[in-house]
Amino acid sequence: VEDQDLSYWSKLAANLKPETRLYIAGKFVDAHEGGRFTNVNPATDQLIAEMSLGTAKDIDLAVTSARAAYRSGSWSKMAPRDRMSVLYRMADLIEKHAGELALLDCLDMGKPITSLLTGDVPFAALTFRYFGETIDKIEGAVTNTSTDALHMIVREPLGVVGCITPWNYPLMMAAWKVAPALAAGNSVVLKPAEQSPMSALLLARLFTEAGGPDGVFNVVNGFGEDAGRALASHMDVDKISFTGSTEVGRLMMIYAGQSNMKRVTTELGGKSPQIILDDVADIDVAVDYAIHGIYANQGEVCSASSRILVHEKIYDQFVEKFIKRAPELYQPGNPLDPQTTMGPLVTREQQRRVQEYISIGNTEGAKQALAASLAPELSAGYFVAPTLFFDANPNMRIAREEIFGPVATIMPIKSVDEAIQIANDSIYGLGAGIWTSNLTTAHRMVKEIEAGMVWVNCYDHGDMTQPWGGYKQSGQGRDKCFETVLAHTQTKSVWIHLG
Ligand code: TXE
Repeated sequence: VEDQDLSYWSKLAANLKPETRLYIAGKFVDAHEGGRFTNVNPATDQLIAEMSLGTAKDIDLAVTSARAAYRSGSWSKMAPRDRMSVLYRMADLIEKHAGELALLDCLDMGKPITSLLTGDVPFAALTFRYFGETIDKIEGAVTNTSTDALHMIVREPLGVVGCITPWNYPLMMAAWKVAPALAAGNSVVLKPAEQSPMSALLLARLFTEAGGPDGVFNVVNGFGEDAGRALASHMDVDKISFTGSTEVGRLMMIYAGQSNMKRVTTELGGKSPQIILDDVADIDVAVDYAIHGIYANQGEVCSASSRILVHEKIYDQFVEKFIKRAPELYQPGNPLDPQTTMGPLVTREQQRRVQEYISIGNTEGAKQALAASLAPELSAGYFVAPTLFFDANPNMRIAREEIFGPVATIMPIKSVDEAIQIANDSIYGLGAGIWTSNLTTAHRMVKEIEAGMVWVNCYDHGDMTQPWGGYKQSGQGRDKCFETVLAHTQTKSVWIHLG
């Protein structure tokens, strides 16, 4: 599929008959109340499909099915090697269905098809492979007690895990949440974002095809305040694993507190800085990373580097290069065209929200650049052209609030200390980038910066071993990495008296 052209993808899109029902107990089923919601293509504003609208009743049915499967031991007690094989087959099946999965996300949320085929889909497969590999590495311990006792610490699954995912990487986020929960032996109920409900349904079907027992992986589409809330408030869910806005992340903790005190892990918003110092080794490389950091995925990225802090000695040069280079790397276009580098925003509402921030930036007095006018054939979609504000100051709203769109903000800094102070002056602490050729400066900044992920002389690099998550109000708990599979287990202390 990597070599296909626009006409191939357009034909496939025109003939698409997506699954629209819910997936409960290994079967596609209509929503209990029979409701439906419209799923719209953000590139065209055209209807894709009417999806089954899951409500609290469907969540309850899915949780009951997940609990029954968990208790049956069909998955939770399956031999580790067999469970590993299922997740490996799942990864193979994701690769086999790469084209279909990419198309579903492309139509749902507007991401360019090439980004999906080279990023989200292979990363989703890799996620299942990585967490599959962890299964027989989950170990307990025998502690050093006196000779009249044997003390074992045994790791067991939690039970039923609720996963609530966002729309910016629909398939990949589902994989990040579901794979570690399954690897640890739990059953799962996934509530995808209502803006991007399709790929999760295929993912769940592939689990069954890979040999996963019925009821272990359930998907209920529906609205956040209804289905999402019901899942997070459910008395028989042991953990919620959430990625989304900081506002809703806060609600997750409230729902947990108000129900059964389930565990909650959250990966939330950000306003991540990239700091470019005057001793940067190659300014052109830093400019490219700054551009990718904010315009990749239309800027709809939790770790988007939306604050670019540039040392005053290289500031004018950096801004000039940024303005020249950005249009070479990112141009809005039809996301089904493999040449396209930037798609529309996910919804009309998100487009308006981002446009509103652009007017705020102008009112606040930052200088605007880029923001080219869009091609007329894109007018029906929810496109926003890459936009830059420079000569901004750290107190402006555009420099403090998460915009979640292709809007960069560049600010001058005078010193390393000032850069650290501005970087840390945020409720968020997700990512940060540092560009310098001085090892001491780099190490000092790494220690000082309050962020869950710090990149030096690169940005957004990583692999599956990397804990992904934030400090402060960017969330708690981590995705990817071995720690994540352990966070889906609980320890049982077994004390055997030998006296
Ligand atoms: O997120 P929500 P939205 C940020 C970004 C974006 C803003 C709003 O700034 O502009 O959030 O996006 C479910 N109980 N991020 O409104 O609402 C919802 O159905 C239970 C950052 O789309 O947080 C979806 O499945 N669930 C982010 C999920 O929460 C609820 C990615 C995320 O939606 C719920 C997305 C409720 N009361 C947005 N309300 C990141 N960290 O990458 C909503 N949901």
